[in-house]
Amino acid sequence: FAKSLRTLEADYVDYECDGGATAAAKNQWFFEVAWEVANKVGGIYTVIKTKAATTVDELGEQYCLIGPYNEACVKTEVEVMEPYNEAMQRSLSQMRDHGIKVVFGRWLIDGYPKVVLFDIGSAAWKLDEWKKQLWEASHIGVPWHDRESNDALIFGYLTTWFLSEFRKNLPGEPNVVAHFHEWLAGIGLVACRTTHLDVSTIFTTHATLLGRYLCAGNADFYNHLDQEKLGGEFDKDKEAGDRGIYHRYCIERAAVHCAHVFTTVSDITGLEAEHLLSRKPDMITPNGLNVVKFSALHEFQNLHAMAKEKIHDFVRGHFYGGHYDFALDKTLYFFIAGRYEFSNKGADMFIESLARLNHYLKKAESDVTVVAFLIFPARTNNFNVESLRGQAICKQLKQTVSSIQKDIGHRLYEIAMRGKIPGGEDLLTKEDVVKLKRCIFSSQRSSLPPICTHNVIDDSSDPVLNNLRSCQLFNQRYDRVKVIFHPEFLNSTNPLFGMDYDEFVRGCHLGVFPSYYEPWGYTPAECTVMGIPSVTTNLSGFGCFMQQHIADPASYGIYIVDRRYKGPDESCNQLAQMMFDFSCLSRRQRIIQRNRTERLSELLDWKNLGLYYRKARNLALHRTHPELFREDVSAELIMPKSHSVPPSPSVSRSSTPLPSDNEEDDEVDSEDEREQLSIRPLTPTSQ
Ligand code: U2F
Ligand code: UDP
Ligand code: G6P
Repeated sequence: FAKSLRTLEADYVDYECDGGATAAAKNQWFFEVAWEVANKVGGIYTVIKTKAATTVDELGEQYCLIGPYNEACVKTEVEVMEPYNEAMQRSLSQMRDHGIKVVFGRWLIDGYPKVVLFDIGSAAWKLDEWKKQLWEASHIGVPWHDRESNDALIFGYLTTWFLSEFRKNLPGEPNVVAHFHEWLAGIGLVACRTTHLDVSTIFTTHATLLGRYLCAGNADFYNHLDQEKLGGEFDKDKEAGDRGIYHRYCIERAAVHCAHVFTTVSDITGLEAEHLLSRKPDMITPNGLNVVKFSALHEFQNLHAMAKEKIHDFVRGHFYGGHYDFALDKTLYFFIAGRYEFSNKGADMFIESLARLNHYLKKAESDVTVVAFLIFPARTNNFNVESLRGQAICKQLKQTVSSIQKDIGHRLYEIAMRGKIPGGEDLLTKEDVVKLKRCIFSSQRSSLPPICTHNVIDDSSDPVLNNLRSCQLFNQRYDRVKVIFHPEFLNSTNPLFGMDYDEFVRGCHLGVFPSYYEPWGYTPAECTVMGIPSVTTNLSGFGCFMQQHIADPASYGIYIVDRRYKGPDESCNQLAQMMFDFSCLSRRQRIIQRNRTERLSELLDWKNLGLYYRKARNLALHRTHPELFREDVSAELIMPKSHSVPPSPSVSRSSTPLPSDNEEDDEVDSEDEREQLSIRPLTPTSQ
């Protein structure tokens, strides 16, 4: 796979992957423009920040990011300095002469990229003039009360102004490429084109405005996208108008249509754009990760075991008082996490499928317990007493046992030193028994272990709590599926878990992300690079990407639920069955599966996915200057089917991890063990 990637990239090596030397020699300059440059708002920040190192490797000093000036972020994340490049220096001082506050510096992240940051407020006096310009050029009117759009407008015109000065200040015949992300940066692109600036432009959308609004409003989104299907297509202008976002929608649409190259982060968002913005993307620029951040070499299995111990500690405390009657060795941890968009993130489907899984496990008389965590930030009044009490009781018992243990050791030593064999009361004294009884009695409880760790402010209308209630998932003793809603993101100062999100993910067995609206979805991608299998859907960008690039995703621990061509009930059954099958795997099978999952990291590394950004830049240059730049011919990256799955059709379904031909793949070797592994797990339907 790595070899095929290298061959694929060979085409570009002499072109750009040389720290920017060729680009510099050819007088080529590359800018990336986004509202989230050195300004943490949402997902685009993650995209740009994780990609920077790879882009700087390729483009070196020819690359620069443009964003808004956010004082708090700049103070902690940016090393402010004066530019040494003459064209840059001159352009900035020309703008400063007009009273514009603009900062140049280096963003303190991997890659140490150059940044130009504009103080939006310092150009507020130009707002009306630029509004008029935009209106005359495009007939888009931005209302005075929409602060975000006004800021976007100022940011856009400042960017264009800067690019125009910079270009003029460069010697010779430069080629400038500017890559704009999302509608908030889009006006810059529109202004570049309407002022006929010689800049090759790229526009990337990470989610369409209308798509997000429509899905959040529970529209039958994908069926309406396609005109042929029921209901007909959305009346886009009306839908945008009804939601008060018509002008924003127009800005997004104008940027899409003005761009020389238009890209989306996934095929599914491409489809959305084709219907809602009326342009099919020229190409897909999928989101990657800075895999080095997560890479733990061969250690990752040990890290899993260590992190899992911490989750065990939490579970002991949570189920104290007689409810801790299941074997932790046979307990699996599943989780869902993300922004609290209940149905977009598929939390509804997760809960329903957990209820079905509970039923399957009971019917199969399984000795496996599944503890499912739901991590979504909601409004709370802090942790609830019951959850904190459980952990406190657990801690106290641990301390008591440890002090008794010390006393016993001391006594044993004394007795043995006197040449006697210790026994009975020498070991556990009456006082010790009393101490232990006191601890045990004080840990009695009359209530069930809580389904939520916090006091949720909107308890009675909270969608997770209400769905857990209606599915009767209450952590009863007889339930094989236990649930815990943690309505806050995790961090290492958390009094219940004492671990941050990354560590928590490592300790779990399966991430479950059955999203309905998910342009990309970083959560399953992060699981993958940590070697944790996950469930995703064919409506998420990540899921579609995996389906497209891996011959058999399930064999690598990427389980894809069909939410596109199946009804919700069928999809729930599919998810429940997947989780059930997973719970039937033996420990060895899980270890093998994790090894396979982790191998996919390479596919998600910006080092490889950066290729698509390169292709987009090449295409933009080709479209603007066909005489100077040849068109790209490129192949797709395809990950072969896991070679550890035997080709015979007689073996179990491919989602069952099977022994590998590759010794480093698993910790299993003997024939017997191989035999054991190929046994297909029992499914409720097969019993
Ligand atoms: C799209 O994502 P968005 O930008 O719309 O998503 P946001 O919720 O705005 O941002 C998520 C990011 O914010 C971080 C989190 C993510 O990196 O780690 N974050 C946080 O640090 N603390 C919080 O309390 C809440 C969030 C799209 F919808 C996704 O599918 C794509 O993956 C993304 C990138 O293309 O764009
Ligand atoms: N996340 C986090 N802490 C948590 C749970 C989630 O930081 O306790 C992060 C997670 O690492 C991921 C992001 O939230 O990067 C969710 O991003 P995703 O692309 O899945 O969805 P988005 O929120 O961008 O729509
Ligand atoms: C890792 C560790 C093993 C441990 C296993 C538990 O592979 O290296 O020592 O036994 O995790 O796996 P499980 O899937 O049961 O959590």
